[in-house]
Amino acid sequence: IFAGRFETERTYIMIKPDGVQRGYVGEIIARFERKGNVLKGLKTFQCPKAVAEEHYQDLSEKPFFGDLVEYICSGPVVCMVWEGPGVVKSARKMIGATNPLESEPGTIRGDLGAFYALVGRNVIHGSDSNESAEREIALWFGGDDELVDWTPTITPWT
Ligand code: RTP
Repeated sequence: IFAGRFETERTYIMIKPDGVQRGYVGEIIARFERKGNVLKGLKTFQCPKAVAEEHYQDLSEKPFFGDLVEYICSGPVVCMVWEGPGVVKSARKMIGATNPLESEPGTIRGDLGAFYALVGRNVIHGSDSNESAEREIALWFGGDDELVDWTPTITPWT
């Protein structure tokens, strides 16, 4: 991948149960593809409580922690690893602010988040740093054999 001044890196993206149930899987994948990112891993997954608790361990003291874990386990999620130049930060920009009511139009949460839903029901997760990304990829994917190391054969526009 032509990386310019950005490092080619990986991020963990997860479509949360509300995003899956409302039929946004294709729309979300299309947005990441259009941006030029490369899909390295993809699966549907019914999350056990222990995995959700570990994923959100930094929030374990928050009053909404129990509700958050229950929500993540309430139906299938779609787990993805996307690779691209600066993808950790650009994915967070594409995703938008945590509260769908406050996320900008054009962002995934701004466009697809339901105004009637609770703050936390925000369709999608994206890693907030390179360290989180590697930790989350290791947690949600059972090792590198679940990922495919490939490079698109089409030369990107530069
Ligand atoms: P994420 O980790 O899922 O990408 O979201 P984020 O960085 O935008 O937000 P964060 O503060 O890390 O919170 C993680 C998730 O917890 C739920 N939440 N609920 N009820 C509430 O007030 C509340 N606040 C946060 C959301 O699902 C949020 O994405």
